[in-house]
Amino acid sequence: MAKERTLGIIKPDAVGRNLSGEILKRIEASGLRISALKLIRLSHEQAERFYEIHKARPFYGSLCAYMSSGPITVVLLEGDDAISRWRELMGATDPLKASPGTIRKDLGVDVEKNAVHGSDAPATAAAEIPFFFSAVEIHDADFK
Ligand code: IDP
Ligand code: MG
Repeated sequence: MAKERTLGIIKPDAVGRNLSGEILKRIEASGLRISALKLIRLSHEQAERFYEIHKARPFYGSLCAYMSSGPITVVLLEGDDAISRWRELMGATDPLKASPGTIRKDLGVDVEKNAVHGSDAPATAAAEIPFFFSAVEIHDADFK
């Protein structure tokens, strides 16, 4: 098992419904460590940059408007196989197709307002983490 870092976002729909604590509780209960955390609001232009990979998709404009519509809670998660473990906790993109017990199944509104984001691969995590966090904001998850 490889020790990994991944980026998590609690999206505006979930922050707006007071679900940050519930989602952070699930993350901690899973054993993943939170090594950076903040509440911020993206501008529309910043959301466009973050989701640039989806530029050609029909939902891109709506997604960027939604992701800049209110504050988001951003976390850096660390642990063995953190990338796939966080994706498993999140569940499938569409809450209707997500497995029981996953965050998206339990807390997502629809395929767009699906409560959370997670990096999908090591290269994605390596690009997404510095988009939000600088070195001084990242803490040693194994601090004693
Ligand atoms: P992921 O978040 O599960 O990795 P992606 O395909 O990377 O899913 O899509 C990024 C985000 O775009 C999704 O989390 C969701 O908010 C939104 N999205 C994905 N597919 C659709 C769609 O078909 N309609 C509207 N929004 C979508
Ligand atoms: Mg994705």
